[in-house]
Parts: sequence; C-alpha cells; structure tokens
Amino acid sequence: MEGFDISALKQIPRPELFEFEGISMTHYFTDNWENVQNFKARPDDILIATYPKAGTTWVSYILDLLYFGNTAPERQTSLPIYMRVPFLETAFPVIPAGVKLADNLPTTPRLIKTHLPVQLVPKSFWEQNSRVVYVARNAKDNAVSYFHFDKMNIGQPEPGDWSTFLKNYIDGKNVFGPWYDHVCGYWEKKKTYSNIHYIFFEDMVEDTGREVERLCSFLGLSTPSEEKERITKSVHFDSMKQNNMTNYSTNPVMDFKISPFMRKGKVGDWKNHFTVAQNEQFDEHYKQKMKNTTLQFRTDI
Ligand code: PPS
Repeated sequence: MEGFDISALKQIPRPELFEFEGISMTHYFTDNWENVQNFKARPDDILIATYPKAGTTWVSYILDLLYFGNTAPERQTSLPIYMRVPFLETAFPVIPAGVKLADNLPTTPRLIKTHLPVQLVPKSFWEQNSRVVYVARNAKDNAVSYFHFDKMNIGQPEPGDWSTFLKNYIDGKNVFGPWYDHVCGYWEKKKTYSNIHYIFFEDMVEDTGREVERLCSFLGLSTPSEEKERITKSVHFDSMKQNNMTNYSTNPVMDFKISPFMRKGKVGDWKNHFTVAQNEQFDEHYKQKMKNTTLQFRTDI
C-alpha cells in the first residue's frame, strides 16, 4: 500500500466497548462518525452489509471478480480485498479512514463494506437508491467465528473465554451490537426498500454457483456461464485461504498463530463449541428474540 506503513498497526491497543447510538461499539468505528454519516453515496454504489463474520469477504470477492476480474487483473494480484472494498466506518490509526478510501475508489461501481446496523447506514445510500447486498449467517456459527476473530485481532476488544464471549454475544455486548437486531433490521428494510439482496451464508456453502447466479440477476449482469464457473472456483474456501490477497495474511492486526482469518468456513462448527447447557440456553433466548420475524436460519445443511 502506498503512502503509509501498514505494519505500524501491529502496535495499536485493544479497544474497549462502549455504548454508542444504542449499540456496543469501539472507537475504531466511531472516531470518524460525522464523515461516515455524511458519506456521499452514488446511485451505482454497491454496499456490502453484514454482521461481522457472516461472509463479507466471500461476497466482496465474488462481486470484485464479477465486475473487475477481467478488466483489471492486476487488482487481483496486488491489492488486498480490504483495499479493493473499503470498510466504510473504520478509523484506525496509520491507514486512511474507510470514508476516504471509499471516496478515492477509482472504480465504477464502488464496492463498499459496512457492518453498521441498518438504522446507522449513512442516509445517502437510501436517498441514492444504491444497491445493498446483505449477507446473514446463523447466530451460532456467527458467534463461534466472531469469538475466534476477537481472539486473534488486536483491533477488537478482548473476548475472554468462550463462555464469557457467548454470554456477551447473547446480550448483544459485542462490536456492532446484537446479531438479532442486525439480521432482522435489514430483513425488515427489504419490505420498503427493494434494492436489497439478502443472502444466507448457509446457501452460499450449499451451492455457491446458484448464489453467484442470483447475485448476477439482482445486479443485472449478463456474465457468461464459463466466467461464472471460473469465479465460483476462485472463491472456494481453499482457493481464498491460499490467496494472500483474500486471506488477510497482509493485515498486521491479526495473529494467525492464534487463528487464521479463513478459519473453517463451515456450517455447523458451533457443535464443536456449544455445551448442551449453552445450547439450550441459547435456543431459549433465540426463540424470544426471533418470535416476531419471518426470518429463518439453518444451523445445519
Ligand atoms: S469480517 O471480518 O466480518 O469481514 O469476516 P467475514 O468475511 O464476514 O467472515 C469470515 C468468515 O467467513 C468465512 N469465509 C468463507 N467460508 C466459506 N467459503 C469461503 N469462500 C469463505 N470466505 C470466508 C471465514 O472462514 C470466516 O468463517 P469461520 O467460520 O471463522 O471460518
């Protein structure tokens, strides 16, 4: 990356959680708040919105290949995915803020990542009728992935042990707030805003090619079928794990000795983490939190 020494990020302190606009956040996502809220979206922008660890990088890479795989092959070998698809609300020291990276994107469309819950998305995205691709993952696997991520990433609060983390997760005390409100918020938004494509991580694992197809329909792309097949192969877990531009190995805040970013990529890994008692307690709480929505998840495929 030009103009700044990303390795200095290795020194940043782990942040603390605090309440911000009604959800738990860290200052790395709120320090540039005014600029985030005033971000000027464009009608052709594509916002990739997710709760953390739901498959953001996977979908980001699919979209990047669909739009720029052929026209800009050097992107694929020289720019890590987190530079190609800026993370809007970030305000880390050393590197430019996400808003600045997004503003400076030379591409059309601009692919932009956010973990903000729907009510905190900058209003210009809705005003401009930008397309939104939302990816959701079942709450249990999402929790497991988030736990390992918080352990290996010094940009995140210290998660404690698994049972401490799970308790906090159930209470929505982790960065970007409760999983429940996040997935339901975008699900509800779909009723009044038709430019949202809602994808499930489990569907992507089950049949990636089918989900690429659906993405193309939503985006109005007539990508040839051989190209779609090639993309489906390139975004397989094993390929992305080997690929230094998609596996986050260039990102100094992450310690892969603790856990890799591309960890397992499975549906059902929660069974290796939840005790029987934790599972019962989780299910009970889940039933309450999700009783008013039509949104359904698979925890097994
Ligand atoms: S982040 O930090 O919020 O942007 O993380 P995110 O990219 O949303 O989620 C990371 C998890 O997605 C898995 N992943 C994949 N699974 C299957 N196939 C592919 N191609 C793939 N790419 C990313 C990644 O392994 C993380 O999940 P876990 O369960 O931890 O392995």
